[in-house]
Amino acid sequence: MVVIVGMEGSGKSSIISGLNGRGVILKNEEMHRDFKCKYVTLRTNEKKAMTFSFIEPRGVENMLTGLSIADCAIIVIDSTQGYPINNIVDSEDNIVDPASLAVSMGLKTLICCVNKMDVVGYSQTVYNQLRDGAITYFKSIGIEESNVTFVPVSAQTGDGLLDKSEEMAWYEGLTLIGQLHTLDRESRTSRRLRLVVDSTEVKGTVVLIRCRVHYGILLSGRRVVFCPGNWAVYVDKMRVGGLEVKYAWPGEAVELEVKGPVNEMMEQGCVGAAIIDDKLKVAMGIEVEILVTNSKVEVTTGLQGYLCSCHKASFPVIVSQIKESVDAATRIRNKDTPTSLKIGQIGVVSLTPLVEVVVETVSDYMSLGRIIFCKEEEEKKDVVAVGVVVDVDHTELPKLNMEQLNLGKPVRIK
Ligand SMILES: Nc1nc2c(ncn2[C@@H]2O[C@H](COP(=O)(O)OP(=O)(O)O)[C@@H](O)[C@H]2O)c(=O)[nH]1
Ligand SMILES: [Mg+2]
Repeated sequence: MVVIVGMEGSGKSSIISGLNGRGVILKNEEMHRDFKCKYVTLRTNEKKAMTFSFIEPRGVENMLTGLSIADCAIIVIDSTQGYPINNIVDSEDNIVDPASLAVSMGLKTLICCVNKMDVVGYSQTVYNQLRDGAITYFKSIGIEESNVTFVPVSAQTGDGLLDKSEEMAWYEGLTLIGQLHTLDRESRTSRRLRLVVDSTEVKGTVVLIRCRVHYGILLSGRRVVFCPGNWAVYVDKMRVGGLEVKYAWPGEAVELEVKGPVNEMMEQGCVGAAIIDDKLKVAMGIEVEILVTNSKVEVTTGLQGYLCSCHKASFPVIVSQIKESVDAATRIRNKDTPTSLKIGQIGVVSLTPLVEVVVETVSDYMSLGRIIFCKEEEEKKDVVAVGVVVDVDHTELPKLNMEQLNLGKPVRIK
């Protein structure tokens, strides 16, 4: 999944349409119930066909959700403006800079697309100036030069998107589609299964579980255990986009059909794994590395808030300890014990969840280990900080009773 971010009008939508020029749009769907974004799945017909899901979020809150689920971010810069360093905060002084947010959420692969090169006459000098300016800024916020690839393009003329641009013969790098093809595509399928529940519905004797595959490949006819709750289900049938399938791949929204009566329903945010080869764990304590983005709220011990991550709308947590601050440019821990963290500061913080929840560390399952810390659970979330889960204190799942699992209906394992 590729999230495309940048200033309004920088050309994000135009770039997605331009990339579609030589491919097939497979799906155009709403990603998440409350997530306002354009979501386009594209299968390229380059030599090596590949499927990409592009997410173009609308507004800051959706940008955070978009960043939290993506493997890679394309940051679009308008060549007539350069990296908009003057616009890294919003009207309320909260940090809204896509690059700071992306790096704080552990996005390692950044493609910086310098768009509208036609407007500056495809000038190499202008491109180099913009690139150097952006690199200087990126270094100051902890993004290593080697983690960013710069690609000059014009979404209007198509230069640099799919084919090498004759106008920019001076550019020796890959086109944008070429660059996307270099992304590591295997990392999610080769992992152990992780599904996230979006909703469940009981239709007569049939239980439907709507979820999204984040890692691994889900097979029909397999058993899956969901946590919290330790719900074990047998997947009788499954559908992707209304069609019955035998396999579901990472990124796909899938509807599982499970026969049998069920009284309690699984909650949104429950995480599923393959029953035999894996254990699911409820988090007792969560250690996070966060960037404070809110100009009005300081993070102190005892602060209560809500943790939002892509897989769970939100759940209450309390800050139990501020462990260390982190240097923004080097990302090295300062070995201090600050009493609070203010806007722009990065720190390692311990959180105690006030409900049962499953989270993963960002190093184990990247998209399940990113967090958005909010003050209110209201409609308009007041974001305090964003970051990643670096450690989780777990309790183990009780031993599974395999006889119960053969019933072919959901059972709650005590
Ligand atoms: N000249 C020129 N205009 C562009 C280019 N890319 C986008 N635009 C224009 O910039 C405006 C904003 O583009 P859009 O894709 O909607 O930006 P978004 O808000 O980032 O999605 C539109 O009028 C586009 O036609 C480009 O490469 N060259
Ligand atoms: Mg747009």
